[in-house]
Amino acid sequence: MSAEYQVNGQIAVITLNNPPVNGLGHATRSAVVAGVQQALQDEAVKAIVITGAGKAFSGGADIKEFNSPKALAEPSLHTLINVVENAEKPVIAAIHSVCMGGGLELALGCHYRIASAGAQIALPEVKLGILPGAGGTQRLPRVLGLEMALNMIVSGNPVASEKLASTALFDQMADGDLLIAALAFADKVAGLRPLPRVRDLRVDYPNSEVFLQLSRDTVAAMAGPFPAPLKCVEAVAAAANKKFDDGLKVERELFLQLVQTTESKALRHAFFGERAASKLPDVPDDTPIRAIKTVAVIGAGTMGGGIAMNFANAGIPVTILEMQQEALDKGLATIRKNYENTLKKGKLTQEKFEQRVGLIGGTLSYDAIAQADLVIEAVFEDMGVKQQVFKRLDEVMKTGAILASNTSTLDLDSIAAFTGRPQDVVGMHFFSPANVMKLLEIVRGKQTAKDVLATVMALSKKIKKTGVVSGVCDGFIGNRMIEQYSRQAGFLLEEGCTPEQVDKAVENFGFAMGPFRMGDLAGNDIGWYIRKRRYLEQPQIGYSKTADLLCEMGRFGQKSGAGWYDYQAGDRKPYPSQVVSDMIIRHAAELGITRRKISDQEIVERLVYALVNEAARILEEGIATRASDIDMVYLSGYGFPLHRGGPMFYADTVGLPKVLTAMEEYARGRHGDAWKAAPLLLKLAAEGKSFN
Ligand code: T1G
Repeated sequence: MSAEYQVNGQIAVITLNNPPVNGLGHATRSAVVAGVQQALQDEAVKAIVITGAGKAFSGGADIKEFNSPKALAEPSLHTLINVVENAEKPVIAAIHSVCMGGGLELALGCHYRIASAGAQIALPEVKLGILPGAGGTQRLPRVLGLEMALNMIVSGNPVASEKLASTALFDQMADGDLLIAALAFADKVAGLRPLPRVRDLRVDYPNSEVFLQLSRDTVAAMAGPFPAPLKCVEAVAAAANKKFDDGLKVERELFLQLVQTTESKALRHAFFGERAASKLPDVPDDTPIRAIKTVAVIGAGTMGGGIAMNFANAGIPVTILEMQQEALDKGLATIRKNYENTLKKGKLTQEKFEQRVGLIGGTLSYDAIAQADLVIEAVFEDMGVKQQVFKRLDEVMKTGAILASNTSTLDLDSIAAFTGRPQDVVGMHFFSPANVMKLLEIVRGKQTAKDVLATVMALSKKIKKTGVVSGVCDGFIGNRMIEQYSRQAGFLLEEGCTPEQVDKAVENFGFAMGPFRMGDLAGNDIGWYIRKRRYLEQPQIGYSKTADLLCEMGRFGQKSGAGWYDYQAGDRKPYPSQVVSDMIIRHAAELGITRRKISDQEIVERLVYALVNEAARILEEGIATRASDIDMVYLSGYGFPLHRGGPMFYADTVGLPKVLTAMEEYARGRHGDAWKAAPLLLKLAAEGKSFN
């Protein structure tokens, strides 16, 4: 049942019951309409209360029904709200915990609303690239006023119910038991007429056009490639300037425009993709997870420190182990400095600052961490060092402790084999800076136990990371793909581009940062070290030598004061470098390459399709569980533009046959072997299918 009906005295109580958050799916909508009609026909009933079971009043339209006929099947959300608003008996919404999207729109259709404190009130539709499509843009301004409603609708951010207590949104705040308060309130208002309807209120804002024009200018400046925020302003403007039903028509029209846009489909894809990533086909949802009450981190370097901060931020005590006191002190001092900077920016309260710093301890002794539930090693990326650490961990860690490696490219199965408990070994690959980047690649070894995976996946949510499971291969998902992207970037330099041209082209496409600026930021020596290993292990793979020549010049990037770009002391701004340009031209001449003018389109296609082609191999090898996981890796860890939905989603929007045609063109150029199409890509294109 997705809504329960019961009569309490002379009050009918309809309880939404569609776990986990009472999404207003078709069955729920139908049950509520039936409940209201039953209450209207029952003479003994003089008022109706609608409330939600479990952890929400309602999280809005049932996102599981999106893009399915059920989403619009009658009774639609509009019909349900009309039935409620036109009822001849008072309908009271009793709100707690979460009241969002269509859930808030339903509450706005009720005659009265009472709420418990601490409920999250929001119209978050703009975050899905749409706008409130069931009257929210017309009713919310009528109870909150133009400015507050516009802020909530354009930002999509929740506001705590108690902050809205003095507005016309709530007729009463409930102290203590919400249902008891709602029944008492219903008794009080049962006989009052006429029934108050939000639609009959007016938006009272003199000279609203001035404010709305200012809002349009402000929103246009911050909306970037997303059309929804500006259309939210237009819909709210209609609430101020038009009759209710006319405003509703404007809202409907704008909603239908937005729901068709690629940007909205990309945002919804990312919303579902983040949730889908935590589902592992062969790991049941109810797999028991291990309690993680204390964590240890091996290594107090940049990664170790950042990793430790994630756990302190989630309120989990963490101990960092180092070999030398000096290194430990330095690492702890860096962490403190990071928190002090956040405190100075006003993004952290003094209390939280002290709590978090207090949760991070340090030690030089393995025995001191033996009882930790999870230990994450973040030591030097060398198999010999990993071997020493994991042998030691195997000796000291308590039975049942999870042993995780932060390795970014090494074979996790080899690491697990250093221990007598490979089932407890897993990869937790954080991305630098580890306390900032949302992506966490959870590397599943051949013997990694299912409960270990389930535990680390649940933990990733707790530390606010986007956890994506990867199988074991060189580079896992993200770095294996970026390798092909980087190869193409190097070839483009030899064939005619400058670093700044390549960076600008992909940044115009929407990447947060192009490959050469990224290299200068992360350190060009990291790639150099990995390529040296690759030259030995896979000599058949060709690379541009430009990146090696750059490192041989000692130009490791910002950390060495020069990289692909020149830098001035104390200034992180990249300046095109004549030295680098000369090196590239000289090298191209030595290779006998006639450099040519290369279009931005070719740059973007070669970098992005290189990602797509390698991703297709990763998918068919089962390294990634699903295409949207790969999109989540790139959206949350590599600065891929959100409005394009990730490399796989983007390839689908281009059309796989078109991607293949472009690849065939590049296969005729230098290093054409790099463009050998992945079988899965060929197969899907031939069958007219897509990745997602
Ligand atoms: N419908 C169905 N399931 C939902 C849901 C929803 N609206 N929201 C969340 N879930 C599921 C989610 O997939 C996960 O499922 C579980 O609930 C817990 O979610 C016409 C058209 C509500 C604040 O955008 O912001 O109404 O993975 O891990 O951290 O204008 O979920 O466990 O199986 O996020 O406690 C507008 C989106 C829809 C709300 C709860 N509503 N959801 O956060 O848990 S559009 C939203 C959230 C709309 C109308 C339009 C959050 C939350 P599973 P969770 P949480």
